[in-house]
Amino acid sequence: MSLPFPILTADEAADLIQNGQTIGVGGFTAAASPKAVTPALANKAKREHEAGRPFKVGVMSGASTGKSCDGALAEAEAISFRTPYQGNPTLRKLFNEGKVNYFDMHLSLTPQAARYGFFGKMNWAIVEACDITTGGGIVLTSAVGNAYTYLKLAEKVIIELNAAQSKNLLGMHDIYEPRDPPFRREIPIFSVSDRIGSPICVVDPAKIAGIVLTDKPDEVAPFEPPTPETDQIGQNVADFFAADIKAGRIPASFLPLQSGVGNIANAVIGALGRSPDIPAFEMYTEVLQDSVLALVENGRCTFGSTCSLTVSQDMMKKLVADIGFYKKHLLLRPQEISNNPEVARRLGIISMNTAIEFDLAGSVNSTHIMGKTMMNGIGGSGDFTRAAYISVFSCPSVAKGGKISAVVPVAAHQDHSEHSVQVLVTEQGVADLRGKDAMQRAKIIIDNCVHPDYKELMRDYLKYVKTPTHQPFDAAKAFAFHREFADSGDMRNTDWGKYL
Ligand code: 0RQ
Repeated sequence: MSLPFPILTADEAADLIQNGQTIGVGGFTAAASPKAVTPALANKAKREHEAGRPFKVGVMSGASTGKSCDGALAEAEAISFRTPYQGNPTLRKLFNEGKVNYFDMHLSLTPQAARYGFFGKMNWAIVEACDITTGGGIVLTSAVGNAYTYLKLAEKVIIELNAAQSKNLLGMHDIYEPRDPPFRREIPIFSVSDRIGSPICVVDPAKIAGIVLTDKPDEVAPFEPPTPETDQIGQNVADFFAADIKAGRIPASFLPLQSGVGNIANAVIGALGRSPDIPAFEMYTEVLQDSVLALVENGRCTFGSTCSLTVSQDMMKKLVADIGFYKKHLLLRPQEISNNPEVARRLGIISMNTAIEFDLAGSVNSTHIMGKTMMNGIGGSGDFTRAAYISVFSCPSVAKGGKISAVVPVAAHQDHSEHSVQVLVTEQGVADLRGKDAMQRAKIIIDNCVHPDYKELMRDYLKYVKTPTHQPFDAAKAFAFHREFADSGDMRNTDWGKYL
């Protein structure tokens, strides 16, 4: 079929994009992230910088992207503004050096904020497709992200038509965009597998500036194998759910699960899949990794609604080889829907995300090391946590060989407050905070989650807190762990007497 759109090289497409413009990229994580135009844009930026001219663009995405997008653009210092989430080490460094403005926001809200014009005009959408029709019908690939909204909002569109992504993905997507207030209605998803939209995105053909042909698989980084510690965290989560089902607090048929990304999230899903006490489950989530697709294959996960298939090349080949089976068990949705708090609250999802640190009140820091240095961003964790039937956060009890306690008197940054966090898990055990008063919570957290090296220190902190009080808060000592780490590099050296 011949297409009525110009076929451009990546360099020709990049040449269309000008300094100071804003681009919106399709995809979510490395899945469906641009792989051709953004490296060419990075090269253009380098050439411009060498010639003494400024060249930077604003970049809006779905979530993190592949190394050919954020990685290449960050190395070329070609990004001025970035939202809503990222995971690239070079870009992270630029945020923390104050060289790139980063607006860290809830992923479900990004498309709406873009539509409302909160970020100004979007000049370009760069979206990966596995197929395109002459009338501007676009079949997306391994993820949706904000592709539909960006295709609609951008003045001009560049499509990366990727031969490495199977055209048989047609039918895997469910594209739906809610109307904006005051015309918004309910999102009609009443069970995880409900299909409510279209299998394709349609873009005004007049906006398509060109098609760039590519043949590059997603750049999904391999996971580290589980450690005894991450396995123990996973087992603790599985045991907690099993006990709650037995006690009748979770229905016997179980509830849909949301899971974050990363090594800990992978270990938790693995443990739930293995546990004989956990029934087969559905997932209503934003990212599905290899571990979940293995559970779909063996029937432990009966349906996965997601925004992204962040899977290895081997897993993608397997999925494509048996696409008929997987289409019956998977659906790819825009992040405005996959992460929608209205739907999450209705379905009664159980959210499981990872903390950097949490405190004795039960508040969680997911984003800032020592309260200062941006790690990745809040991602979808807030979308799900606040709306969840049960919200769980887990992490190892210590970091950096024990020099850092992940449980601190007061978190140095708060992403999820005590009002939204219900269950905390480390390899040491589980703190079930439901229905507990502030002082009760502090004691349960110390008893069940704190590493043995820090238990006495934490108990001593509580002794210093002046009573009667509602919160276990001492303004002088609240950040003593963080201050000690800055002074000596080891929180275990904390001397409460120093902080008066
Ligand atoms: O450092 O990389 O130098 O080894 O932080 O920690 O334990 O490997 O955990 O990869 O799962 O990441 C919260 C960042 C955890 C992630 C976070 C250091 C630790 C290590 C990574 P190294 P781990 P993970 C779905 C939902 C927010 C967004 C979210 C995240 C590195 O899960 O970005 O949930 N979450 N989205 O050593 C200093 C501490 C530390 C610490 C850990 N207290 N102090 N360093 N580290 N705790 C995803 C999306 O929305 C797309």
